[in-house]
Amino acid sequence: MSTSVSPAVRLVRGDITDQSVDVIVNAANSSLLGGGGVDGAIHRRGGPDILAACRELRASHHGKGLPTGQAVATTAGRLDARWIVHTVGPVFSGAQDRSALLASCYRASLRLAAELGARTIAFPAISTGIYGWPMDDGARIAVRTVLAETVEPVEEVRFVLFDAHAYVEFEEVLAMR
Ligand code: AR6
Repeated sequence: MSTSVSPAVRLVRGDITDQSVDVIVNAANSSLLGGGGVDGAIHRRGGPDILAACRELRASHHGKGLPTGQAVATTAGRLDARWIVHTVGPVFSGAQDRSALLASCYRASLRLAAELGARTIAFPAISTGIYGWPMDDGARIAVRTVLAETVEPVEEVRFVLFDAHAYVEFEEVLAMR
């Protein structure tokens, strides 16, 4: 199921590893060495070249781990994409407002994709799984940041939502803009 919402932003319900785009964004963790959720799916289907590239990045630049809110690019391995952009979302906290870090994930990923020359980019709903961010707020931050930030040559930003709840929350935010 997919719906065109605007020329620039599309919502798709499904698995991000099925997407054919220039950049697939991974909701990674600071170690860059894999995990569950989107991260697990990307490494499983993308094959070992992605992990090898992540290990190289750790060795050359990010020995202490990639800070929350930042983004790096690797090969997409066997996935139907040119690059994976790995970004580290914040763990949700009821006591501390970490929204700026979540917005930074979308902004940094988009800027990196643009630098690479990507025209199409697919995002998952960063931090809304294992990291516990409420879907309605995660959707609001995602959509607003992307609409404020979309840069040449990126033509299409696709949010790939795994379940019906996520899809509905993103749809509502897009309808309100
Ligand atoms: N395609 C699209 N969306 C998905 C997929 C998929 N294949 N799988 C899950 N989702 P999560 P986070 C949705 O947990 O919250 C990892 O262990 C999911 O339903 O993947 O940022 C990392 O290594 C949810 O809405 O990422 C980190 O340690 C959203 O994607 C940690 O999890 C994000 O869920 C990151 O947690």
